[in-house]
Amino acid sequence: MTTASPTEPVDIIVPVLNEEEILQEFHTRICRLNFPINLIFVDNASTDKSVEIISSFPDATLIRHQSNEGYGASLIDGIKASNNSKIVIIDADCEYPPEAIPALVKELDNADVVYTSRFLDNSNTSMPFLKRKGNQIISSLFNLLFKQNVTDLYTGCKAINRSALEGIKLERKGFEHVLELGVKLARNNIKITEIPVVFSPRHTGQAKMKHVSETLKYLYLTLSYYLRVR
Ligand SMILES: Nc1nc2c(ncn2[C@@H]2O[C@H](COP(=O)(O)OP(=O)(O)OP(=O)(O)O)[C@@H](O)[C@H]2O)c(=O)[nH]1
Ligand SMILES: [Mg+2]
Repeated sequence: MTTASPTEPVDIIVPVLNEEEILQEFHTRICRLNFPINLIFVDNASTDKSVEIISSFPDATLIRHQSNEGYGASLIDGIKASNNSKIVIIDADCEYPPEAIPALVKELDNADVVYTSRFLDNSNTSMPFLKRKGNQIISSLFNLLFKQNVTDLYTGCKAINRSALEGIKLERKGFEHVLELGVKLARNNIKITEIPVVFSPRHTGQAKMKHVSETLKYLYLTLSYYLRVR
């Protein structure tokens, strides 16, 4: 585990696709934290005003993809552009409250990788039943095959000590990036720990993730990783 100096900023990596309606709120809430951060937005070829809005934030770095390369590609490029010892990855749509960041980062003093979980705390009842069950099955299968103990593999808010990524090459460009990261951490014997988060389903913008096709891809890739054909 690495201990960063208290003044070293934390890299905050934010993947963005067409989030014009929420970006200002996200930024205001992040700034209110009064926490030393290095804010990196990775825009994945948004067609709305997301880029214009991010460009108006004086304290943020903006990486732009010319075409939509996928959620994972945004994170790969965000991580490459970051350089502090603590990294936070958080969705731009405020489903995970930016206010969770300080507690999440604090946990990095005790663990190398900390995920926020929507399912550790029973107060998160706003998620539709099928989506909730799907997420639980995905996490359980992952735990069984890769000897972890997570309740929310597909969380969109997590913190990582950069040292935990040493020797890990992330290549998957879509949402399956999440599985690849989990598998490669497990192969390096790094335990993922979790803290609960209060999750608020998006109230603006469009749902973009295609949950059924992503679940099928997840099942296929999980098996491939387990059989080590990848
Ligand atoms: N879906 C999608 N999101 C992307 C992509 N690139 C970046 N993002 C961002 O990645 C984050 C997660 O995507 P979401 O579409 O919110 O995924 P989700 O939370 O599972 O789905 P929702 O329930 O619809 O919010 C958001 O901040 C998106 O703006 C992409 O190619 N596809
Ligand atoms: Mg979302």
